[in-house]
Amino acid sequence: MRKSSKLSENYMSKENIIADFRLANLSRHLSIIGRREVLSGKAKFGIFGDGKELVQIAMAKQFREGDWRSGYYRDQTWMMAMGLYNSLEFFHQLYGNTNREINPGSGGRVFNNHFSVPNINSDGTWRDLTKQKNSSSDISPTAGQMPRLLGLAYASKLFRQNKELSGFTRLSNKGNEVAFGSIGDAATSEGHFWEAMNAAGVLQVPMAISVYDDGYGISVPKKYQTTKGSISDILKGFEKEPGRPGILIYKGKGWDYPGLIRLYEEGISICRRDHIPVLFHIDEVTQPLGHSTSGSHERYKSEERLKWEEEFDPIRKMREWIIDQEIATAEELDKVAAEAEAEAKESRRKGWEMFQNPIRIERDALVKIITDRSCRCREDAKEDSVDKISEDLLRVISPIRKDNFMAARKILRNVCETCSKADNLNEELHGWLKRNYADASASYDRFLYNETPTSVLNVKPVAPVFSENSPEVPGRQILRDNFEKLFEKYPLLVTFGEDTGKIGGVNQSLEGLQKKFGELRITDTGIREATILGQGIGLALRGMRPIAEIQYLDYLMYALQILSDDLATTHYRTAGRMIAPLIISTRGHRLEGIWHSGSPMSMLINSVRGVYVCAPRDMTRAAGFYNTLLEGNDPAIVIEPLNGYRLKEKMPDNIGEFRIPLGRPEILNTGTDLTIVTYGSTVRIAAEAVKQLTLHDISVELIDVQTLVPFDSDGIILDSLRKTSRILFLDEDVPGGTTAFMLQEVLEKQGGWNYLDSPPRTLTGKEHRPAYTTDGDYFSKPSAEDIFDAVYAMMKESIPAKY
Ligand SMILES: Cc1ncc(C[n+]2csc(CCOP(=O)(O)OP(=O)(O)O)c2C)c(N)n1
Ligand SMILES: [Mg+2]
Repeated sequence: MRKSSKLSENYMSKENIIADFRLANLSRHLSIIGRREVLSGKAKFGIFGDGKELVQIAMAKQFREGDWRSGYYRDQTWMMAMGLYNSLEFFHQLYGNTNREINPGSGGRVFNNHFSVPNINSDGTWRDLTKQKNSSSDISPTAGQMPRLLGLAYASKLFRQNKELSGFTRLSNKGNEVAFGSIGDAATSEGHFWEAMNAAGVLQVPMAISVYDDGYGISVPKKYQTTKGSISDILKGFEKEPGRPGILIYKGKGWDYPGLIRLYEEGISICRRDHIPVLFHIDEVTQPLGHSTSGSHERYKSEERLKWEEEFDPIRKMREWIIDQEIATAEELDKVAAEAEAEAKESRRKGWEMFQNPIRIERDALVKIITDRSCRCREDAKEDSVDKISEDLLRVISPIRKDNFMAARKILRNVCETCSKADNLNEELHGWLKRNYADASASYDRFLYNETPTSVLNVKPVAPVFSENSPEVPGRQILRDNFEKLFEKYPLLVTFGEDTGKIGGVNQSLEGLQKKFGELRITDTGIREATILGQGIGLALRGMRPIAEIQYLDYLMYALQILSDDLATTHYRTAGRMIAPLIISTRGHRLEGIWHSGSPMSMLINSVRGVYVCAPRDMTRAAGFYNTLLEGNDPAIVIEPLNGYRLKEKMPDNIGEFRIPLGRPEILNTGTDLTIVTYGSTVRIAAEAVKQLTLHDISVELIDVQTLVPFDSDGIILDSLRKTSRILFLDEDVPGGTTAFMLQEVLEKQGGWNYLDSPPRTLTGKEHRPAYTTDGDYFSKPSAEDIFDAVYAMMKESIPAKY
């Protein structure tokens, strides 16, 4: 355990100390007022940084431009100390102001005290990340910040060690950036924490994680959370020893202002200089207001603990220290504290006004339409009359937009469809609704995907080119040669995963490439899917182009939480201000066995909206997707078809150059009787069935959707259905899985039901996972015979005389 002894003079001027005292007080008053705002019903929920003020002030002093933060919901003081947050924004977050210009962290999409700093401009181009203090965007799931933190730190290692990256001066200053993290004591119980700590020790990256140890995870004390009740004690085995890699461990106290400053000054400078991960275990931290607005801590903390928390309140302790050191008098400090309180109160007033004003303006415009109308409208109203609804709306004390819209939509039911009056009420109401609804829903619906010119959907497709001499090669070779071109073309491209480096992947689609491009670009990792994913997210946030390898689709489940909660929501939860264009490469479908079946596609597409999902049928398509994705800036998953590595495909002449567009299905066989819609490995099986069906005079149009998200952007499947009037959705997912998704897309969204002559059908895998025994595959997943029988039955039902 390291204890810093060196005294820091840098920060010890009276001016600095008083400024810190003021900030600590401001932050505390924001917490206190914030809690009141929730309890009085003006805000929905609040979680605050009270008790953690001093450690964050100390940390912020070491945070430089170019550095990165990956923290959690206690970090308001830290963010303010870095100049990235202020008291007014505190209230914009608390009230959930959806104006992303004034509530830039999230535009009201996440809880309060979840922060972010944009990494892209509004046109999608990268900002100069070395000229700003960076914060990745916080998520609420405990320890969810850890995998990403690892990646943010890993980027510094790559920028420092890979000399070919020295030209990317807007992304990194020679890898000198530290990735700062914060986490609560209880959240260190999560697997993500341990996985990330181990990986940081292995990788030796500049990751500086602070544990705020306030002894509780909501109501559950440390004895249920941490062996021996001390995270730094049990991490001792990770501790750096001379000549061996490891983690530096520092211990500090949450109320010890000068001690914390010294601690961070020393720890961060070593971390930055030597790229050694550091853990700061900050003990004796208090939580004066309890966990959140959802309850009070008197329910679970003893009298004794509550008394201790009062005595060791960091602001009280800082005040005592300042007076003791004769830096300032009690009167001076009281004045500073009073100013801070006044600022917090003024920000509340202003924040509330800025939250309420636009809603009231919108409401008043609606009410004016009603009061100014010349017609009394329908007196036979089934519900309340127009006037009553309007009067009730005016009576709402703190209206939200929902109140306005509920009123407007109910009023509309009582208004005649046609009206000859000059102030046509129907028209005016529709106008009001259209204008305001579009605006409101944009606040909530936009930015799930990249909407800027850098969207991958804007990438120009390039078809693979074949000539007479194009050789037939195993699929893996197409991927390999394609990757070789990509690694030559994109210096920021890296890939990493289990067995990815030395042997070039279990299917050898990167064979020999580590030798050619080096270990920094193509590397093995430990078996740790969640942090492989996080490693990718962190790199992508910092402007690199990572491909994170997950060995098989089935193992993606270990990373699914991070994929779903973090990656898939990054762009959305920052209201379009951050992007993490991570590509996840994995492989699935058609292997045998319960944990190697590779088909949980609906689990995937339904939990990762915000990430594009490519399901290529062969390696040419897979390569084409990588080529497209690297030209755009979106996160995506590519699921290579597992049985395609050895199957032969024609090698395109323009390897590395051709680009398969997303959202564009391909018609592989034209037909007139029935459309089969499928993707991935079942394409091959369907093609076999189509051949058999042709012999029986059934003409099938076979469509490979190619990408599940986006799904058929131009309605190619609908055009086919118009022609055939019959449709079968096929895959090897569970019943009600991805086939149901496709069915909804085509029949409901595209309007395909209009053209049906027969009931639509789905053909899927069984409900259980496939058994390992070789025949298990045949009986658990659709075979060519199953497809034949299903199609034949549909034709027979439709035209019994013929079949
Ligand atoms: C995965 C997950 N499980 C449970 C929760 C609910 N939860 C929110 S905060 C919290 C306690 C965290 O305690 P700690 O890590 O010590 O941080 P503190 O709040 O004490 O600062 C819990 C259980 C959550 N957000 N995410
Ligand atoms: Mg805690």
